[in-house]
Amino acid sequence: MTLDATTDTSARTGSRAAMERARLVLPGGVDSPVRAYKAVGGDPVVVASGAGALITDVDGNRYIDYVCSYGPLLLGHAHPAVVEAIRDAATRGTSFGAPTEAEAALAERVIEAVPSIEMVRFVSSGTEAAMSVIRLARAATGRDLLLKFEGCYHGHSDGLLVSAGSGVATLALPDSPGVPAAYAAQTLVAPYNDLDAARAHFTAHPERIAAIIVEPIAGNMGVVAPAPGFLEGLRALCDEAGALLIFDEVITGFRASYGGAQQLLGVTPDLTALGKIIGGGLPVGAYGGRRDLMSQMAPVGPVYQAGTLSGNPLAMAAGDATLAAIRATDGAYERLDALGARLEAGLTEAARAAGVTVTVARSGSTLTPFFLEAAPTRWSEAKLADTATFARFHAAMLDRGVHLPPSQYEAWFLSLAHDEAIVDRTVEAAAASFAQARG
Ligand code: HOZ
Repeated sequence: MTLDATTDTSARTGSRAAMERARLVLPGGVDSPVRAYKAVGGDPVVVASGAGALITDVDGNRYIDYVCSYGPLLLGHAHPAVVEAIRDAATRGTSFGAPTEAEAALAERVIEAVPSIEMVRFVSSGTEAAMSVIRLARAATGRDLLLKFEGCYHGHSDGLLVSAGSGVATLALPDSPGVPAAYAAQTLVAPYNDLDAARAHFTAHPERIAAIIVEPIAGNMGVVAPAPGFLEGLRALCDEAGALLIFDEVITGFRASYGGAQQLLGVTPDLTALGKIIGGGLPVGAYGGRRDLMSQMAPVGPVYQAGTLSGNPLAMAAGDATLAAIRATDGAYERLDALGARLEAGLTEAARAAGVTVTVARSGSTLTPFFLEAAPTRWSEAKLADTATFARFHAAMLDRGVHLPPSQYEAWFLSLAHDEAIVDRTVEAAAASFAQARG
């Protein structure tokens, strides 16, 4: 791809006008809070189109994109095979409310890829996947309590908006109003990477915890790696206590490796929530796991979950085309990792040269430059980041044609459409932006 990211900072008038219009009819002008730039200030870029690693705004400015729809676009924007698959599916009908062959075809691909999954169900979002898989875990164990970790985000269903990451962390919200206290009380919370705290909950609530849900590599408080032994310890805790281990692989599925973080790290959960890449940029979630557990879902078993657009044919086609293109790319994950490493090294050196305290945390093709002395291991450390300097850095990068997540606590995403030249151009912009942000 030719690197031609350009932007003229004086000419984001179209974006500004579009947001003014949108704010009259959409809360904050957006349909997902982080997009409103509340944490970084200024006006969001209003996107007109994307191609490969670049997006173009409504003013015609081009940017190198590291939001990449927060993860689904492992192939970059508007990959020709994905666009063609969607177009082809659409000509045959957009939704039926009846089974299509595409659902079983994508299910077979997911089962082949993800070590712990023997059966899968498709839904329409990661939130729905996490919410449904927890219902299954509660039904299967006959227990109500759920253990999650601070700063991990599993979508916005009621019981999961407790000490959550992503937009909740970005906006520094307390646990959301509107969630009944009695319901939130069913969710126990421990610090990420703190096995002793997790164990203490099991001691305090014997035979009452249905499941642990965890991002095996955290991505919603920025990227935070699991400490050696943490996931293995959770596996053992669940086994000892008769609880189920749920991996939320909405971000890491097909990104950490083709088989997700569970394949990369060699820890096998009972159940897995998926989303993002399996929908190739269309609204999709999925959950899956052992056959005996998944067989408890209606209509085979009594646990109810349904959806008019579940298994939508366009989404199945986009997901299938995405997975096929990944399989057809020799060394896809090695390449993503190498690009990530190049960006990590470049950003680290650029920050050092500018005298700005930054530690880049990275897992393959996701990374977070934390404005901190050291990579955090949990939310209590991540939340100490210098978000004011991050906000200035974000604005400076935007002015140099680099579109970053507008939050210290959202990961940056690389795709197979990014290349060395794009990464080097990003690092060049970062060198100047760190210096500007330092003030
Ligand atoms: N909570 C999402 C990422 N972790 C943000 C999604 C969006 O705003 O598009």
